[in-house]
Amino acid sequence: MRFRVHTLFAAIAALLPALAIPMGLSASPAAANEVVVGGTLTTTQQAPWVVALSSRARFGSARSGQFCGAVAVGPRTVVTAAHCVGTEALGVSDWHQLPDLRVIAGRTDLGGSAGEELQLSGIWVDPDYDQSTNAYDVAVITLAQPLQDASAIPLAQSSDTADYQAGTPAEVYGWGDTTGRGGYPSTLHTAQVGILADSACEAAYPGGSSGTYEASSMVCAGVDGGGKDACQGDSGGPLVVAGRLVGLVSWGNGCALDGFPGVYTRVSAVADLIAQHM
Ligand code: 4AZ
Repeated sequence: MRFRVHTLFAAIAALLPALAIPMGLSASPAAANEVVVGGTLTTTQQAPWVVALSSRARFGSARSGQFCGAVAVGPRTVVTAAHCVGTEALGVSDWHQLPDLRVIAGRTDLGGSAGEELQLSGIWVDPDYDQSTNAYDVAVITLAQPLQDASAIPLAQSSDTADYQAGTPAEVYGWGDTTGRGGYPSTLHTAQVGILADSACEAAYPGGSSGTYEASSMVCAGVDGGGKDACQGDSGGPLVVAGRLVGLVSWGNGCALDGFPGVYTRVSAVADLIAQHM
């Protein structure tokens, strides 16, 4: 997916300018009036299932090495976006080659050392994940130790159709860009958005250079007129409806732009597979 590639590069470019600049990238910054998440501060006490993926070796130590979000769904299981653990994000073809890859729980402020950092024992990537469309953008991480500073959130199931009705209020969480211009906060943010009709994302992302929305594995969320959205660095983190995990931050054209909603992995479509890998 072109946008995903561009936005991921934008995130890496912000964090690793020495790496990205020689590649000649012109990651298109979002318009200055965008306030991503248009969100507010929250804490991992209020949202104890929100965790961070980290590698200081690849992303620097200033913000505990955070580069993606993830979600605790069991004592030793977190889910994230497949694109967060792919070669392009990690810079290696096998995560074992990034020995300081960690899941961080209980750390609202990435500038501090609260909470815990856990090693991984395995990563399962949905075999249906398609790098070019971002379909089935989900991975299951198994931890080497159980989480103590996080608690699991239930997965939306295929029977939870009401959670996916257009107009349903939803919250997105993350440590990603709050400005659309590479402004990374150190503290966890949340924004109130709403589930949008599939037709809204089908219109915004009909294929070609703007990307392809596929309702079978994706769900559309945002607000009318833009202004509240997930952004770079939020990928893999949760979209929550009524206390259930309904989506994972996946992709979109820019951040918080009017007419370009956020696209999330549809958790109900992969809940059975996730459960099989817990
Ligand atoms: C990203 O690259 C990304 N506005 C995440 C979410 C959105 C766009 C890009 C949605 O991580």
